[in-house]
Amino acid sequence: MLRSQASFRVLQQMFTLNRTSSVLTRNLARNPIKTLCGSNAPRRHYASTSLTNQQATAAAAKAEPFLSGSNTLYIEEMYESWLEDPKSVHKSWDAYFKNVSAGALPGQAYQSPPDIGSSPMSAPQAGGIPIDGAQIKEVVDKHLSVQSLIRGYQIRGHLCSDLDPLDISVPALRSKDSMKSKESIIMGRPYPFGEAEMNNIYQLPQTTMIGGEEKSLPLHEIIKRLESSYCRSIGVEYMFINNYEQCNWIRQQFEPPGITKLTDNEKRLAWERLLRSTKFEDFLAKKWTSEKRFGLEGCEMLIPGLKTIIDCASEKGVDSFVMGMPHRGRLNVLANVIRKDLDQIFCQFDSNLRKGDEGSGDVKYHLGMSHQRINHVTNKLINLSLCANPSHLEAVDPVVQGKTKAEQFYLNDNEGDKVMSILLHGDAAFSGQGVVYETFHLSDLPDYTSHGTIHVVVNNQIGFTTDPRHSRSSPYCTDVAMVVRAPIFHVNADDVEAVIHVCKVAAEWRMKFHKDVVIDLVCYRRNGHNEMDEPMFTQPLMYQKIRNHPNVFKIYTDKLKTEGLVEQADIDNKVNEYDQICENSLEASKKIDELNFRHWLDSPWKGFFQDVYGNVELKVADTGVPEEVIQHIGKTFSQNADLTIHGGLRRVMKARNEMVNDRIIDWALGEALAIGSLLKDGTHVRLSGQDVERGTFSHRHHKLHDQKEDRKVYVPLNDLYPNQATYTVCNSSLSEYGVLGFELGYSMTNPNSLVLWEAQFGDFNNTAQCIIDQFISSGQAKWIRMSGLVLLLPHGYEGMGPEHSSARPERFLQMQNDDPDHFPDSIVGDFVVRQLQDANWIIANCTTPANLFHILRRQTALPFRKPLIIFTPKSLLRHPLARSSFNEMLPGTEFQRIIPDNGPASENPEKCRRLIFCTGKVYYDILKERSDRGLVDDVAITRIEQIAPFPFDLVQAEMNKYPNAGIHWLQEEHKNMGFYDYCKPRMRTACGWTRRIHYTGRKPEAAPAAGSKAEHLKQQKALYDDAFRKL
Ligand SMILES: Cc1ncc(C[n+]2csc(CCOP(=O)(O)OP(=O)(O)O)c2C)c(N)n1
Ligand SMILES: [Mg+2]
Repeated sequence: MLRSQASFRVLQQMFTLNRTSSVLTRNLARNPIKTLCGSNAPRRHYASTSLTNQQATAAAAKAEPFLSGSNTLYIEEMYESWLEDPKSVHKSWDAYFKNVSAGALPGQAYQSPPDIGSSPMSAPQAGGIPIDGAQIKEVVDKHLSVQSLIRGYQIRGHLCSDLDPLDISVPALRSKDSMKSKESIIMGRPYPFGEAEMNNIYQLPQTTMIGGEEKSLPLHEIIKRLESSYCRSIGVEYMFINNYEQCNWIRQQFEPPGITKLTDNEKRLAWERLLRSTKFEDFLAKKWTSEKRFGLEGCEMLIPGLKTIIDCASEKGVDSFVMGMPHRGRLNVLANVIRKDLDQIFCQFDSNLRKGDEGSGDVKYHLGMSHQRINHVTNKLINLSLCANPSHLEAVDPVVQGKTKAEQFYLNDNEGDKVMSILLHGDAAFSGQGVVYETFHLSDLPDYTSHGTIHVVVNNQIGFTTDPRHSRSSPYCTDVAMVVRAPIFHVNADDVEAVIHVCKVAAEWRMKFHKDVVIDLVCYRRNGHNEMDEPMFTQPLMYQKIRNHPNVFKIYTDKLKTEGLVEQADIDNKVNEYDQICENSLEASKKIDELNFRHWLDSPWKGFFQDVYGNVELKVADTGVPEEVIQHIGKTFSQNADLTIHGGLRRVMKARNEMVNDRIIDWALGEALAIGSLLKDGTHVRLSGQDVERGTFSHRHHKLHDQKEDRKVYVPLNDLYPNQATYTVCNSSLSEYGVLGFELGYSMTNPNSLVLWEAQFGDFNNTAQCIIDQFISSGQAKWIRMSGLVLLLPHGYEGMGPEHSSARPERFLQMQNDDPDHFPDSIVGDFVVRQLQDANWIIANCTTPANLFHILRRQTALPFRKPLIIFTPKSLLRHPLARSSFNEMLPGTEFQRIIPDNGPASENPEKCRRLIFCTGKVYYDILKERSDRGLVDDVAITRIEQIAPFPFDLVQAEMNKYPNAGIHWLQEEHKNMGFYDYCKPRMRTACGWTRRIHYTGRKPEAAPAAGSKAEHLKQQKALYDDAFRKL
């Protein structure tokens, strides 16, 4: 009784018109047609203006309690129905709408229900038809309940869906909701309908498509259809998307009756694909019983699913698919999706294969692949590439995105209509690895979007030995995708047709909205983590279930048999046929005696490595540039077009212009000239990283902003020559791991490009350590894959504290592959290029803008590509001595690996008492000190600009030049950091261990730099004293 009184009061309040009601409500009362249609339009025009009506109603709803929230829509729908047919609504509504049509005054059309305990309702005041308020209350209550029921299924139906083939971890069971009934999950309370009401017919709101052609349905049918759409093998999570069109589109794909049904042909195709997926694993298991392969057993539907995605996207115009995936099922994907020749896969199981090319190689389930083939469903030529990846789960995600973006860029595919990325994930890795989140956050940024990725999660409900209760705090492993409002389709991977439907919808979503989408394939892992692993140690119950669970091929074959779509003879034929294909390939694989990792390239740069005769000429093209080009780029870089730029920036531009007039460059000009001259030659340049457009230290200013007009910007370097290549300079999200991975992927697509990533401060590179270690430093050795990516890492001790001083050069140097103890066999001829070719990467620390200019240009002048790590300066950006003349960039000039002393000491080298080798900004510090201390004749200071590969030849020559000098390595970094550990043994090797190498620098420490400026200055002073001690 209490409950009904309360709900009655709520209802009464809701329906009591505010006497000072809004214009809409007053007009509605006077003339509903005019108000809702915006004119006296005849009824038949109503449909075409319904948007206006909705908008008007929505506007009023904000002001009126009567027209608030979900009942706005409801009342509107009642009204719409009444217009069509007054009998289609309850008589109470009929009376109400008749009253308002008859011109009832505000507040008089609607007869409020009586207060509890008051006498029966009095007659209407405006001559309208008497209405029983209690009846209205009840009807409205029921209608609203039906609305809320529908909405409940749309929002929370997935929690009650039948997703788990093993039936052990329905999502709701893991949350507090597990104690509640299904009705409580859907509606928050038991359904407020009695058995007798199940046959009542209810108008369906516009926000559901369960009716198909029908606008109203009996309640029992409404529930049945909602169950069918939301609570069977597919769990649709989409109501968090705050876009009406997108939500409605999704409903359209899952709600209409029969929408998920496949044609017989589709069923048969799915079955055949499933057969291959299953039998491939069976074959491997049979032939190599004790080999790790991270088989797909338990999620065989991945293959038909992926193929469906590719069919649909290819149908809609995509001809290049860039994929990234972890270990699970990788060989199967290579064999059955990418269609790598089976003999090439099988031969990888032979450990006695000779290595056919250089490099250290990698295990079979990490290798990449690129393959062109005809898609047999669409008959179109498509390219499929799978990126090579390390063991580090999810690290490949941003790499795939960058590669996709680059392909789109070169094809002018501005919407992603031609090139699309697909990422596969494991459930534990998808929720556990932060780079997944970073990658999602790149998905909609203008310079990083790949226009929608289809994510497929092989959700086998386990990660190695850890089950979801201990591997994540979110209900689903896919929750991370919600941050970008990507719809998530959970699907029971034992329901073949549901998987195929979901894959079709995902592909269509991607092609329509160009946004990410997630397919959560809920499956199981039939074996242990790998085939050698015992899962019963840790998941005994789960594995007891799995043991008794039929595989999906059997389940589906039985289903199609019942439907008469396949027969036993047919099945046997197909199975034997595929088995024979595998056997033949195995035979062929035995003839392969050499393993060529070159055949497993995900980005083959056809024709780049060799000339027509297959030779690579080890020569660096000239990196110098004619005077007029320098002048033109310098002048354009100093102009601000017709923008009103900031006063401070005007001064910067003026100073730039003056430098160009004086034929001098500073750091920013050196960098801009390198970029500009490459653009002139048709080389695309992309500079990405946090705040790179302006530059963290405000020295760069590559994108100028108008001070008066928002978003009016000018990029001078894109305004150099009519046929120049495009320059992309883009501030990135605040990510290193994700963004560096992205740029690496971008750099892999086209060798004729210069891709640079700048860390805000060099030390932040450690957040991207995985990309640096697993891809950049070792990618070529493992996967024969080249990249000319440049890392700009601000480095230098300026008293800014421990966090902003060191880019950790020691880490990069430690991973350099040159031998400290071996002096190169030959240092003549093409030694410099050979040495670069042999290196895993190049590490430099330039002290002049001209040298920066040359080393950047050299990146694309080399006949191969190498990653380049440059420790870039901070204080040198504006240092008066850190300038170069135009003469140092003219044709014939080149990058200087070392810059020898050219002062008085070098003129009388025999008399020189000390030869200091150093690198980077500290050079300018001790240069001044040497002069202040009057030691210019006694001390020579030589800068090493290319630290790695080590310039053995030049360092040796320099040492020989000063036969009587003591040799010092000087650095501002602590002794256990910086360049010392790398340079010292190589310097010893350079002089054949005939001379001692003294250390000058800070003592070993745990933190990279002092915490206060005062302490820093004290340490600097000690450094200088040490440098010139006993002289
Ligand atoms: C970054 C990272 N951490 C740890 C591992 C070790 N590891 C390999 S597979 C695996 C479990 C992965 O589980 P899931 O993502 O669910 O994939 P599944 O093997 O179940 O397909 C772990 C922890 C790894 N490869 N990468
Ligand atoms: Mg897993």
